[in-house]
Amino acid sequence: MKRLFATTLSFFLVSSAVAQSDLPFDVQPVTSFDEPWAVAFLPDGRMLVTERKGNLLIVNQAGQKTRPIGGMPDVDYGGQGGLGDVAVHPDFAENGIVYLSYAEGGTAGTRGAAVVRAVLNETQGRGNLSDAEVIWRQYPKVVGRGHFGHRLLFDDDGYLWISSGDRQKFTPAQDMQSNIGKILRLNDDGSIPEDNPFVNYRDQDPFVDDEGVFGQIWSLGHRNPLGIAIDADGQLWNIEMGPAGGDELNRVVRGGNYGYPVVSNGDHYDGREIPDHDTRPEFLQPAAWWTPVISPGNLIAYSGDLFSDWRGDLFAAGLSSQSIVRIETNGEDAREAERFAMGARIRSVVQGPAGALWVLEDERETSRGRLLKLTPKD
Ligand SMILES: [Ca+2]
Repeated sequence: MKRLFATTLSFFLVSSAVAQSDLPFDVQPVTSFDEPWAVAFLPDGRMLVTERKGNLLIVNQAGQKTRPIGGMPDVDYGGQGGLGDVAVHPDFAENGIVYLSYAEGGTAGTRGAAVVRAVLNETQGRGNLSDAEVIWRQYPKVVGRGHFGHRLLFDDDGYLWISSGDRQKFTPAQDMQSNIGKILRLNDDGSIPEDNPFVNYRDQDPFVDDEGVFGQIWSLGHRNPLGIAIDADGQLWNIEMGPAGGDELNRVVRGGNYGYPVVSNGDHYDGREIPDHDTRPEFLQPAAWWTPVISPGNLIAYSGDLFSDWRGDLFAAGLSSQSIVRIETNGEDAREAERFAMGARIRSVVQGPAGALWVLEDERETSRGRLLKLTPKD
């Protein structure tokens, strides 16, 4: 038995080595970071990179980094929490505004994701944030250090999208008094767009509490949505970590309910079953799902010219699957088309200004937190 296991293990090691050399792109290591989480391009072609312990750095495409940017918020580092995503305002070239998501400590050991909006200033190579304002918070704050979600995305109309994880509390994902386990749509200053689907929710339920977070909600019933992306047709997609099994890619529609924790194609980690999606047709089904899981880190819709065959496809970073997953869609359904074995936990994949794919490894165990640039093989 032991011998069989050893043989099987070496088979996998060999096959993954073969897969690496078979990758259809060149992988160029650029630099590395301390527990990196997110990368976003500035209009000048440099990148903002977040490190989970709380640092934000600017790095150029040659891998030269600035010193950590000053004026950062206090982040609550630990578990899955810390500094999270970074997004650049659509009018950054004029206003210099950036957005950061992070885990924020509350009273009595509670925590919640927050989003700060601030102006990025650079003088003599030194970066600093000013005019910082927290424009969004998870409500309520709860104990625990998991499932913050907190990916950020701007759409072409200038709305800010936030994916808000369920904080491992399950039922709040269906609770309209809470903004956790939801996908949210806000104006760039954090205010609620008048045409959001649930702005008048109090008419349906007069007992909903007057914090009024229901107005932020675009869709509900999400577990830990770690990737949100908008495709060339303007369709929003989200990818989320499932429980034991059942990672989901959802085609996100206005007011949609994706059923967590009532349904999932996975089951609870303690062995309790969760009814599968097909048992409850009132909830929207995932467009694609994975068991065994891929453990998605983020999601993009590729629109570049460099990998022209892949234009219009979605790409997911894979953590436990140590991969990048290419997903084809027809606008309604989706399927995994290809999986690239990267030999490290992949936290994030983004598209650069010239269409290259830029990839952040996670930093854990043998994964080294590197920034990689992927370009087509000649
Ligand atoms: Ca199930």
